[in-house]
Amino acid sequence: MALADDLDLARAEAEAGFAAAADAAAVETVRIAFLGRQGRLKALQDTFRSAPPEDKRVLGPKLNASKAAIEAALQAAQTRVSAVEIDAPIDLTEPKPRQRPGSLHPLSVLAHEIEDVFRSMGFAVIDGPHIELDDYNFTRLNIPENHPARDAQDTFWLDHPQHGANSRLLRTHTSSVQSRIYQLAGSGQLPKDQPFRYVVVGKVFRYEAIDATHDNTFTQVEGFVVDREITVAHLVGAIRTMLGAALKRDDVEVRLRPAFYPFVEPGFDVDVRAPGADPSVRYHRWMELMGCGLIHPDVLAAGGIDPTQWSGFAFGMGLERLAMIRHGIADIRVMNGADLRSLRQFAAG
Ligand code: FA5
Repeated sequence: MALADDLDLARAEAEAGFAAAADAAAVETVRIAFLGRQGRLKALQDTFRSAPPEDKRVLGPKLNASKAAIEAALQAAQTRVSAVEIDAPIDLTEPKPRQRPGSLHPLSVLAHEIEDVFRSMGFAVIDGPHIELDDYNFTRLNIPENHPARDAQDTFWLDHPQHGANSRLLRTHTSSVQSRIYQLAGSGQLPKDQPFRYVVVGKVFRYEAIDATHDNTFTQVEGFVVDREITVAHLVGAIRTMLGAALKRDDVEVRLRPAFYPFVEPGFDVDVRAPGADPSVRYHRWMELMGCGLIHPDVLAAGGIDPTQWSGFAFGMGLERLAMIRHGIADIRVMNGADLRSLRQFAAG
């Protein structure tokens, strides 16, 4: 029976081949030659299939035994070469891969510092939902449907705006949290007849053309105080204290100029500028940092707060822009980009 001899020969050659293989690649070459889909064993199995039945009775067990022996030789060879690889000499002088400690994002560092400044002035730190109702984001802030001020904050809608005050959207500013707090205060869900001070640090979203100072997702810091006889002097004092603590440089100029926001009266913008004449660096010219003003009486009234008894101030600041001028970052996209090489330069804590 020629097949019996061929099986013996294949087994002997395979065992010799595996025994001689010096590394994993050589073992693999022998495996493919004998056990692969087009290998020697496959060809012998095909021959077996066409053998007469009386031969098959003898050849069957021989075929199985040969296959088992070749597989055992493969296994032994694999174990041997992997042990060789582990036994390879260890270079004790090779430097260890460097471990980098994690660090806080520059925006988180700033946010924590600003929260601490406001806590020290008696503010509570809160946030509200990112998915907001039109009512809180616009209508209660004196921005009714079809008001042109809506155009200044292009919005990601989750419902069609035709649902009116109940349409859901991604909040365009943290002023939506003002609406919610005034409603809670006006409906007696906050301590009655008490002044309050809140600061919000949170993400906001706008359908925005992106450039060096505009992103579609950014962070606002909103501060608001409701008390008796609040004036612009209180507002300016709070902003001065915040910027004094957060800017960490004393060459930044700050200016207040009149501006229109439907939910404050009077309203202002605060601009900042740092020395330098590089036209690609936006804050070498005046750059808007925040809007602010005295809370419009209609906004307090919309929440059920009596504007003849209570007054307040509010501001909303772009945290990325503050980080830009603090750290000297020319482009806002660095902040929400994932390039760790940039972010590590400003890491702290
Ligand atoms: C507002 O969002 C008002 N809610 C601010 C406010 C609050 C006014 C309370 C009065 C009282 P404005 O759209 O200007 O206003 O945005 C405020 C700040 O957010 C800007 O000064 C700027 O620093 C930042 N900002 C606005 N749009 C972007 C943007 N696309 N990318 C990055 N920062 C932005």
